[in-house]
Amino acid sequence: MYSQFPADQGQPTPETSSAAQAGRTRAPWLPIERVDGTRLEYDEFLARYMHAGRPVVISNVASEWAAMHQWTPEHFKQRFGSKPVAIAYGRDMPFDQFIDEVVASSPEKPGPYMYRSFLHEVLPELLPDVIPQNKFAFPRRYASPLMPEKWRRPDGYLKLLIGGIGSKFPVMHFDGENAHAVITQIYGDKEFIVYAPEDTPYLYAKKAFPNHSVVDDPVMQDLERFPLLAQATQYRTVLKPGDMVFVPAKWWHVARALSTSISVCSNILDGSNWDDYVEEVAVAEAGTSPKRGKAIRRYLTAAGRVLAKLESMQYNSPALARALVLPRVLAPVSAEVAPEPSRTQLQIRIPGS
Ligand SMILES: O=C(O)CCC(=O)C(=O)O
Repeated sequence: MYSQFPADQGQPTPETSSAAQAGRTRAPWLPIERVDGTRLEYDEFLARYMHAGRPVVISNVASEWAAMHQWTPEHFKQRFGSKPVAIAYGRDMPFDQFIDEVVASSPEKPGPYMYRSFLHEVLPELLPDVIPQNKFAFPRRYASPLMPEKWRRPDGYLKLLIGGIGSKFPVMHFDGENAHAVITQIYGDKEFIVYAPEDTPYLYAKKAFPNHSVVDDPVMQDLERFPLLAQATQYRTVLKPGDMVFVPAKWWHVARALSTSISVCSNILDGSNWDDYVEEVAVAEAGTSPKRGKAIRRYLTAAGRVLAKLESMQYNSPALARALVLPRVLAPVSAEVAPEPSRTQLQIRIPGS
């Protein structure tokens, strides 16, 4: 257990359908800590949560977003009609048909859950609906022009998540590349479940994908099949519109829609998770070419040092940072100094690769 938290306002959530409950046990859980975003200083967020590797739900993070009053299932249907959108890996659907299936979803017959549509790539017209940028979704090393193109995500990897009642993210997992994640709820309610990295031995990681769990339902648990689950501490919350959950690197998580639900998700890299990020991508690249693996490790280690210096300059001398363009373009540490998401991508070539 990572600590005792004050109770949140999340309610106990409905159990899954009675057929699915047969022989299963309702998991005990603790609430994820909850704070009001209008009273949380950015520095405090970094110190108490991001750099401490501690999850938190922050409310009122998106009150100025047009998305908060525009985005509804009907709105997407009208706006995008039959435009094909990526729902899952290798599965595209016309947007209007997808929305019909989402609205018809039920716990007994869950509809599809969209988790592969990146705004920057496929729906850039939605980006103006999610500004001003959420300050708790920074720093954003992923967006830095110093990131090699393969890993660079100009909007911080903003992804659309849509599902109907009973549908869920397909797998309990932790994010690759040692990334932190932030998920902001825009419409409807979604239940969010997390487990600490220390509980990994009890979570039945897949052999081929060690960041994916075999456990299909962490709410109604099959303890005969997964007896070790009883030793893990589950943290839960219900995300309501305007709530954001911060999920630190290596924390297991999964979500299910309690009503029709629309959210956006993005990933964070900064000094707190950089070293393990570099290690993970360097090892992966070395699998295809040891020379490339070495070059990537060398380049990203050096880039990390530059980014850390630029970030600390912005934290310690914000006035100077605002006056100088280059540091905030290269290392957007906060929503105040970051350029708005743009489609321009600077190409970085890694020497030796
Ligand atoms: O559906 C959700 O909110 C979970 C999203 C998520 O974990 C992911 O995209 O990696």
